[in-house]
Amino acid sequence: MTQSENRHALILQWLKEIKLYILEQKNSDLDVEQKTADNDLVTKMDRSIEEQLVEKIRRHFPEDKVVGEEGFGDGVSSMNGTIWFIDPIDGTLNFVKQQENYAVMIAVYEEGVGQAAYVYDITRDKLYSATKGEGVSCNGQRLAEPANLSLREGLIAASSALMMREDKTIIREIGNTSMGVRMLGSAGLESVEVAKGSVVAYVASNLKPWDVAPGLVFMEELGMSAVTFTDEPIDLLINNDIVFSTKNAHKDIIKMLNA
Ligand code: 2AM
Ligand code: CA
Ligand code: CA
Ligand code: CA
Repeated sequence: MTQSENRHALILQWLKEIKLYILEQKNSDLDVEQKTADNDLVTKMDRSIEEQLVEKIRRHFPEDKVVGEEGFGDGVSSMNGTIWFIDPIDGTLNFVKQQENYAVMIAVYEEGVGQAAYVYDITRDKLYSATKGEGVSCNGQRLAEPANLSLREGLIAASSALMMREDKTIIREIGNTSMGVRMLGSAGLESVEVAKGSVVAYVASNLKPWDVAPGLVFMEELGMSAVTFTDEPIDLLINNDIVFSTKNAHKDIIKMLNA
């Protein structure tokens, strides 16, 4: 086994364990707490999953760095070396309010290049994964590259934080140009929607590195577009306003955002 095959096998094992842990614990007291606002929540599951993953990464890969949402990782100021991006539960509000539409996410970058990405939709038991050069798969079955549809020819996904903003009328114009807008509330699962071709774009503001790290690998593997609102490459050391899309929808959306 190569080192990356070994890492892939370990991650699959860890995700399996996390799934069992979530299904076992989800009916227990979640200890829901507010972070920065009354819709910005964290539960003991977010913390515990990140803590478990970080402990395993440190044990097996002591040289690597970890960037995680709940603070068990490292402070990272460059993309040098191997960096793991961890979002223990992406869509915590869905986890608390819907008991579905959330995902466990891991992405691994080496010297700034995405090597592996995992978005695990726990309740549907669908693991979306990519390893560099091998495309994107769902439960091991490779996804086809989506058709290169334009904005007019498809649905888009958007973050509700962005869609509801009074000052960003252009976002609603983009929505109106498309066939319709869908808002799922999980950046990871919305990236998967783009990868599957269910939407032609996912448009979201102020996403954190762990929100976008796996989707960025998926877009790369499928030859799709991943840029900021100003059409720059996404920088995983900062928060970004992002567009994940087909190549044609990318042209349409960037033109509208920067007109
Ligand atoms: P989270 O559930 O891991 O926090 C929709 O809310 C999407 O935006 C989710 O993927 C959510 O990730 C992410 N997000 C990023 N920053 C957020 C914030 N401050 N409040 C709520 N969601 C946020
Ligand atoms: Ca959060
Ligand atoms: Ca997230
Ligand atoms: Ca999270």
